[in-house]
Amino acid sequence: MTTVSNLEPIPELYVSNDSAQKLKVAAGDLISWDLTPRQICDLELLMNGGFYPLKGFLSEGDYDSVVETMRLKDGSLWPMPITLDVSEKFAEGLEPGQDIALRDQEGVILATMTVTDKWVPNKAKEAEMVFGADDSAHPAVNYLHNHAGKVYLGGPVTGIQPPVHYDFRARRDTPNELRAYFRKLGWRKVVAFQTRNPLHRAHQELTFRAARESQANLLIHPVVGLTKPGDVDHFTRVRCYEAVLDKYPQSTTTMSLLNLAMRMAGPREAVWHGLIRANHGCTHFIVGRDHAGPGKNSQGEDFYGPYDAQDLFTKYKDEIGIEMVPFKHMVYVQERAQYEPNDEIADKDDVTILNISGTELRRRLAEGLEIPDWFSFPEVVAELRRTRPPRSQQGFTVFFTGFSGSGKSTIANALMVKLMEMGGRPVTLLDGDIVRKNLSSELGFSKEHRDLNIRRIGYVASEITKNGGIAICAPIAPYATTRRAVREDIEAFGAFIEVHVATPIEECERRDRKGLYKLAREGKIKEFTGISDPYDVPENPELRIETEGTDVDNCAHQVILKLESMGLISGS
Ligand code: PPS
Repeated sequence: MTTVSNLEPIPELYVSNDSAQKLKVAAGDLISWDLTPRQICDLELLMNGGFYPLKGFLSEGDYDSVVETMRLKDGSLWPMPITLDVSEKFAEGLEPGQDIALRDQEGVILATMTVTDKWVPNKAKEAEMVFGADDSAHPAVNYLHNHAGKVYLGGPVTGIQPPVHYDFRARRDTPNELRAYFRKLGWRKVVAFQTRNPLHRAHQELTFRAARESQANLLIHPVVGLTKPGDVDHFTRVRCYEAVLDKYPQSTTTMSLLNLAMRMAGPREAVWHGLIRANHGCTHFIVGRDHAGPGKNSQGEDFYGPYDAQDLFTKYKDEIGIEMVPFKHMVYVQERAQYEPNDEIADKDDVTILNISGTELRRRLAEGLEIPDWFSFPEVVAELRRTRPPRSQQGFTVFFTGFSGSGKSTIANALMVKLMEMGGRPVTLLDGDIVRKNLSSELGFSKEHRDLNIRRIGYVASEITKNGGIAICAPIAPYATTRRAVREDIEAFGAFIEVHVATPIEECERRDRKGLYKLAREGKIKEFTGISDPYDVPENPELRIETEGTDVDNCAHQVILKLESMGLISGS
C-alpha cells in the first residue's frame, strides 16, 4: 500500500530553491531533450507528486511489469506506463548513468534525469496489454506507433521548476496545494469528478448527488493537459466550468485544473485517475459509464465494455486508496422537471424522459439549433456558441489526394473559384506544386521528405481553418498515416474533408500531362508515386471522385454538394 494519508504532504521530486538555481546552472552543460507536450504533462505530475509513488520515468523492469501486471517491480499498483520516448538519434550516444536535461519547448530546463535504462519497447505488446488492442483507431495506440519515439529512456528525475502556465493560474494546484486547501477548510471527505467535457445540468446534478450521498465536499477536477483529439478546447471548457461552479450551494464545491495527458485507456485509465486523485488528497472518485473511453475501434465496435472501468476499479479499490462512487446515468423527467438516475425511475411508462446525447449536442451547436434550458445552463450554451459558431461560419479544409496527373489541381482550382464566388470566407489553395515551390523547395520525394511536406501543408491548413478560412490542399499525400495526422491537426479546429481523386494509375500515365510518367518508366525519375513508390488508397475518404468521363465542373460540384450536406456552406 503506497497511499499517503490526507493529513501529510505527498513527496515531490523538486530540489530546494537554492539547489535548483545551482542545478540549473550545472545542467547547462548536459545533453538536452526537448520534451513533447505529452511529456511535459507527465513530468509536471511526476515532479509534484501527482504520479506518486513514481520517482521518474519508468525503468525497463518497471515498464515490463506495469505493462504485464499493472504493478511496479516493487509490487505497487500502477497501471500506466509513464515513459520518456525519444528518437533513435538522440538515444544513440547515451550511456547508462548519464544525466540529461529535460527542457520545455522554449528551452527552459525543468528537470534533470539520470538515465539508468535505454531500450526499444515492444509497442505492439504495449498496445495490446495496456489499451486492449493494437488498433490505431485508439488515440493512444496511434500516438504510440505514429508519434512516440522508437526508444524509451528510464531513470529518476530531479525537479528544478514546474512548467510555466500562463492561463488560469489561480485554478491550478499541485497535490500538496489541494491537500493544504482541504485541510484549511476542514474538508475531510472530498469527491473528485474527472472530466474532459463541458458540464451541463445532468453533470451538475449527479456530481452534487455523489457528494451528498458520500456526505463529502466536491472537487471538479477537469483535465486541461491533453484529452481526446477533437474535444472542446480547455479555454472554453474552463470558462464553462466557472459558470457551473456558481450553481452549487456555497462552500460545498471547488474546482482545480489538472494538467494530465489522458490516454483514453478506459479501465486502466480509471484506476490511474483514482490513484492521481488519491494523491491530490481526495477520498472519493466518481467513475462513470465508459470512463475515459476512446470511442470505436476500426471494426466500429467499442474498445471496452461500458462497465469495465468500474469493475477494474472495484477489483483494486483497497490499493487505490480512494472510494469509487459509481456514476449514474441521469435523465430529465419532464413531468417532474428534474433529473433522476435512469435506473431508479419506477414509472418509466407514465413519464416523458428527455436526454440529449453528445453527438446530438454537437449537431445542434454545429447547425445553430436550439439547446433547451432543461439540458444546459444559458451561460454554458452561450460560451459554447461563442467558440463553436455554426459550421457554415467555421473554417474547414478540403484535402485532395491522388496520383500525379489524377486531376487534383484542376478540380481544386475549380473548387476554389466556386467558393470565392459564394464569398463569406477567405479561400487559400495549397496545391502540390505551389507548396513545393514556396514552402518545401529543399525537399525531395523520399518518405521522410514527403511526410515533412504534407505535415507543413497540414500545419498551414490547420492555421487557416482555426482562423475561419477555407484551405484547399492538393498534394499526392501517398501515406495514410500522414494524412491521418494532418486530419487530427485540423479537426481540432474545424472539418477535414478528404477527397480521393481516384483516377487509376493507367489513366494518369496515359494522360501524362507533364511527361513525368515517361521519365519515371525510363528510370530517369526515381521514387515516382504509382510507378516506383507506394500510394495508400484512402479507405474512408469523405468523398471519392471518379474522374474518367466526368468533366472538371462536375467533379468540383460533387465537392460543393458534399460541403453542403455537411453544413459547411449554406446554399450554392
Ligand atoms: S507528395 O508526395 O505529396 O509530397 O508530393 P507533392 O508535393 O504533391 O508533389 C507531387 C508533384 O511533384 C512532381 N514529382 C513527383 N511526384 C511524385 N513522385 C515523384 N518522384 C515526383 N517527382 C516530381 C509531380 O509533378 C507532382 O505533381 P502533381 O501535381 O501531383 O502532378
